[in-house]
Amino acid sequence: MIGRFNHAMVRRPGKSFPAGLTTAGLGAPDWARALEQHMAYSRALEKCGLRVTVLEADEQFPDSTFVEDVAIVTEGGALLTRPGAESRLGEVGALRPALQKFFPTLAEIQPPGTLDGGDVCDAGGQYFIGVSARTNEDGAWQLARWLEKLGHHSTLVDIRRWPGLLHLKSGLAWLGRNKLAVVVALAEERVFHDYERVRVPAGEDYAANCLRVNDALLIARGFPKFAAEAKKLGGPVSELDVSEFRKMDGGLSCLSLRW
Ligand code: CIR
Repeated sequence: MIGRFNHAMVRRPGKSFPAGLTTAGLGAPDWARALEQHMAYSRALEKCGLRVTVLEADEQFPDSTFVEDVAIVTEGGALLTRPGAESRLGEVGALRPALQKFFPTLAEIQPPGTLDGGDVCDAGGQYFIGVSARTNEDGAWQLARWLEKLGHHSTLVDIRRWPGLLHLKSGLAWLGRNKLAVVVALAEERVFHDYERVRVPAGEDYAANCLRVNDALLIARGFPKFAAEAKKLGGPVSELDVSEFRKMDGGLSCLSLRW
């Protein structure tokens, strides 16, 4: 993303949401609370100037509120992923028609490639692609080749050494210009050396999954040390409660597609 975001797409969490995949060990999410938090999230995107398309809940796929994993959207085009968790593969077909309204021609990751959008960090038109338990090398390279055709450079980052990170963006976010938020575990990786790195304070790793939207930075509520760092960056910072999504291993970025 080099210009500004004008659109976002989100999908409401369904009543089946608590049946999704999770390793968090934080208990079951409360659906009504999740819905409220989701509405506040959409409002925050609107406040940043985005037109938000809200898709109805899809009860068949409990994790489908995490739309970010199912597509990569850039100014030049969109691509449907092939999620690495079998229970999420069907989300692709459900998202296709919604996305085609905006992007009539969609590229698509082909087997044996797997790719979750949570592993894809757009750092201002330069992409970092995580190879993880969800995204395999084949999927990562398919995406890198597609991005190259659109004029974007990609770097693969193998995060399999850090089983605590579900996705690359569980530990990394672009903060605008030359700045990245990174968890300490990733901070010294050579691929990030050209960037100014804001290290996420100890005990607040979850806050790394923050979201730069135009001039604003959306961060998870409840992480005061990271919030203080974020405020030092100078732009508006908005703290959002995403406690119910955290219970299902999801964060701020996973809840929307933006372009
Ligand atoms: C999953 O395990 O796939 C979901 N429960 C959470 C996905 C979170 N997505 C993301 O970080 N991009």
